[in-house]
Amino acid sequence: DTGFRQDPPRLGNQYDEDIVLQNILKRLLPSAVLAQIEPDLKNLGDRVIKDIYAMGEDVEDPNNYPRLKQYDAWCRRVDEITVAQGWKDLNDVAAEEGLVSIAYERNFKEYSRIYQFAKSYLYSPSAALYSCPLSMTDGAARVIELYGSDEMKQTYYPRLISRDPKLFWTSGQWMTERPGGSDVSRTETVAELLDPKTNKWKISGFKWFSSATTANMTLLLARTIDPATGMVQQGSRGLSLFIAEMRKPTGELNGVRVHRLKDKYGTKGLPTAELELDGMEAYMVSQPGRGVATIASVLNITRIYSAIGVMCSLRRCLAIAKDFALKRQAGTRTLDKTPLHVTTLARLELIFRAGTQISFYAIQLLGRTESLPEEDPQRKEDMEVLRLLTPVAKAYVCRIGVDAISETMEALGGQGYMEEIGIGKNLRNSQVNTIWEGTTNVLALDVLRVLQKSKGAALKTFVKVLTKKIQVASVVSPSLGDAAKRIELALDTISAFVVRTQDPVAIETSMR
Ligand code: MFK
Ligand code: FAD
Repeated sequence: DTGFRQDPPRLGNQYDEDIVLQNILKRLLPSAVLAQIEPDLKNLGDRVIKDIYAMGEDVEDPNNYPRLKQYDAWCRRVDEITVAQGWKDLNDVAAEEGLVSIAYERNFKEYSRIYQFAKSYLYSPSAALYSCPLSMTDGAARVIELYGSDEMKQTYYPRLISRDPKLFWTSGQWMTERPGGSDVSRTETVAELLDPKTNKWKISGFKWFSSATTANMTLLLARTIDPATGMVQQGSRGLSLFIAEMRKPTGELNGVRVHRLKDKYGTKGLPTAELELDGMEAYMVSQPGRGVATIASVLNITRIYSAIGVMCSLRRCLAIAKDFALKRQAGTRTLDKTPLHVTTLARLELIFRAGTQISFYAIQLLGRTESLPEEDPQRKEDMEVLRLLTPVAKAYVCRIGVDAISETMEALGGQGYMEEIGIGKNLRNSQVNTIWEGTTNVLALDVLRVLQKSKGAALKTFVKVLTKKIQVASVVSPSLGDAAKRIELALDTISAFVVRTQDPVAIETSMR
């Protein structure tokens, strides 16, 4: 057949083509820092459409989805998980590219986080969810940095932040159990002290969702037994945080049995498993009973990964849709000259730009809170704003982002729905971001928690910071108009979350 062949959409260097990222970096970084890191970003922008892209495709190939072998030929329990070669390669690339380490080397002080997340943003849409274990590894490194014993700092921390693939370790984060993921106070898993001198514990129970089961270690919540009464500590204040290696030095699993790999809607290459724990050796990393408050340091990092993860997927899908619009003809003109189509793309672009700006604002604050001296008043203010912004950004950005990705699919017509185009994968893989690390409503409750705990002070600080930003922006761009109106708009978002939690019908319904 010699009929029509559509010129397909193509991706170019993902840094060079991303004017939004470039402008954000120009705004947030000193020019000397940007000049120093830009060649690295360009290089990664090229790799993510070449070798890293191929690794992601290998992971997303249904023939290579993770497989579980529970027994060997001699009926011995082995629980081996096979993953795609691409999955292993993505791990090595992540270490070499410093996707975790850059944040902890802090060579660029407070700007290190922006550099790290800019790289993660480029890597993630090609990396078939390898950013999931990386985000948890990042969170685990932060927990050890803040709360770990000297031994943990010597043993685990250097591995989690290593650039050497042979040394690099990834970490899991096990919170969710069968009785509740949002409500971890229903946790069944119990830890028993084996040796007070070495802080060694033995953990038994069941973890219902464990992503990245092929990680080398994990952080996990378990309830302890009160040594005075011998009773298991109840409620969420009975939970402590532990650190455990997946395998013993002999190579066998450390008291872990893999019940099943989850059969999921998306994130197909990510080995998410149901795990039975039977005497897993572990070490307590939090103070007793402070498990939730301590693991919050992981949550507050992985939630930022979720928000920016959806935005970089949206950008990838938009890049495909925009290039297609240049090439696809409808009637007498190409789609990029068709006002209705362009209006749709422009609206999606606006969502992408807004969501990416919000996410990078959180990233900027994260970097500052980690790097500024404790006594710096700027740090106190940043911590307050970040604590409020993180759940808002995660919930809001993921929600609007997933809907926008769905619409980019439509922008390619029937071809958008085809697996090879890549939008389907991005849509499936992004959808989970509205669920894991806290559903939208649970994060709405978290916003309320911040407001209640700070007695409203967090909101006051947020408004103060926002007012200052809008005043500055209004000078540069008078069309921004009345600053108060803008703040009102921004506060609408927060109010929406508060309203969700105060709507009597919603409350009544959720109690039924
Ligand atoms: C590209 C994408 C990358 C992302 C990949 C990630 C893959 C991993 C997937 C996962 O899903 S891992 C599991 C994630 N699970 C969740 O996100 C759980 C969602 N549920 C909640 O967040 C609940 O709100 C929570 C479990 C925290 C409720 O626990 P509690 O113990 O009933 O809450 P409570 O009593 O209000 O808080 C206990 C303490 O923690 C309090 O401190 P104090 O004791 O000092 O007062 C809280 O202030 C503190 N806290 C809670 N959330 C916090 C926090 N502190 C700081 N930041 C937070 N976010
Ligand atoms: P539930 O908590 O039962 O929630 C059900 C519904 O009830 C939701 O709509 C929720 O918003 C609503 N709800 C709950 N509480 C309230 C409330 N108080 N008020 C109003 N509404 C409420 N977990 C880990 O620990 N480690 C992992 O590695 C991990 N990986 C995952 C990978 C994938 C692919 C997925 C899908 C999940 C993963 N999870 C992991 C689990 C995830 O964090 C939980 O599924 C999530 O936190 C929700 O918990 P749940 O499934 O128990 O749902």
